[in-house]
Amino acid sequence: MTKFDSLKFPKDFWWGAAASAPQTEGESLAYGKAPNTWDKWFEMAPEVFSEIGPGRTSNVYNLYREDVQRMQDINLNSYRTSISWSRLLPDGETLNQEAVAYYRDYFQTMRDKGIEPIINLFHFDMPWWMMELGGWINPIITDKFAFYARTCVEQFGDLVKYWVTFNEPIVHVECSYIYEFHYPAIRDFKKAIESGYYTILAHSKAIKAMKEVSSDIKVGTILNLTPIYSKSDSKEDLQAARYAQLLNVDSFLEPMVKGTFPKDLVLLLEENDLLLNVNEDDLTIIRENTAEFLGVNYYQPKRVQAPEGDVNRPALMPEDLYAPYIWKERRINPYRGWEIYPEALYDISKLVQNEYGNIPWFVSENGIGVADEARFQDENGMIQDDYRIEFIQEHLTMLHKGMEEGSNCFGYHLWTFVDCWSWLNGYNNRYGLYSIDLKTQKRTLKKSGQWFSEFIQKQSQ
Ligand code: BGP
Repeated sequence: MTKFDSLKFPKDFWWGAAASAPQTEGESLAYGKAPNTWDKWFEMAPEVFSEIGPGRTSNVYNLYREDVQRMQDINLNSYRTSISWSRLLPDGETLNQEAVAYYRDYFQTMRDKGIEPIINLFHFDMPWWMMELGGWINPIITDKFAFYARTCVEQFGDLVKYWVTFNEPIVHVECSYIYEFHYPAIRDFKKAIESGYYTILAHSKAIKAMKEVSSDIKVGTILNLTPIYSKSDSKEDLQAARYAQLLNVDSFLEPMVKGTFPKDLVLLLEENDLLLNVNEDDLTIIRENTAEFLGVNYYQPKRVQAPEGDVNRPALMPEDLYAPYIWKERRINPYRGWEIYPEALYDISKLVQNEYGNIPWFVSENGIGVADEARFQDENGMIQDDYRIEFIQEHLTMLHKGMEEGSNCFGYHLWTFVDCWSWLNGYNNRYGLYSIDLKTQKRTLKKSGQWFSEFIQKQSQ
């Protein structure tokens, strides 16, 4: 027996996988769904995308029953996906009854098969009507979002106990307003701060609205808690790491979990003329409506060093405060360009335990995207993805170590279940426990899926 095989996780641990509505549903302009920014952006600028747009995904809208059966076949006990705001409320106000029927049956099917649904409200998919009003930089969105959140619990609260407000909120903020990866793809630090603030306010207003409908539900949020590692212990590198921590980790974690804003972050924004005028009532809502549990998506660490040049001038962009640094011992997933560093999962478990009141949390995404996986198929068409098994084992080992020391982790979800569409990479990198043939939509279990299934089975004995 290897050391890994002897690890024992709690009996009721969530073993599952994660995905999102826009990356799996398909039928993106059918059955009453209105366009979201991805649908519109693909229509306006297909060259931005890697050939395949958001309309061509794994057709879960039509195949969910078979997929849920597959979840049960491989012993998953939980699954996270999202509701599409623009499908449920195409104009922001009117319920789309076809969407209600679809989601109800999807969630009911999960329940019938013993799969706990964890349902997210926003996975980077802004309705186009809201984007035309300014998206996350128009404060009106906070009430629109709360209305959507309330509607979800009214319609599905009897089937879904665990809700999350956002998936990786920093991503829609930085990719839309700093790094130009998501629509509207502009560079404006002030707008990034505004969109971040209104996202946090929307999170709290949503929790308030959802809990008013049902006190039986639990509402959390999902953050990509990239640990920050400094190049050295020099004063400058440590300062850069501190800035990176404030902007990338504490910025969302502290308000969404504790209801307060990091004092040093407020100071930093003030010094750089980036602080917003906010009102006391909103701060009270944020303080009083916080996440009850946390999901952590982890793929890669963030390594930083002091930036070159004059660090005293007003910071205009995050890269004026910290610069990336490549660790010379790093292992890398060459297809995605992400460092592989399982030790960070231990560090995350300690961060949550020691600095965030040991709030109940789960690993809501972890995984490895590999290109051209068909080359690893055996004669039966099963992809022999031993690298994925090794990746999962290494990460679970580190997670287990943190849990042994008392970190309050209650689950592990792999990204993803069936190979799915990726925002800008289409189907280039595959993450699934099942592979997909895009022409036929046929799903085939990978070796990692087989392994994961047997591993879960053993854990439940
Ligand atoms: C996470 C997102 C997922 C998924 C994953 C893999 O950040 O929450 O939606 O896409 O990353 O990333 P990618 O698809 O860019 O390879």
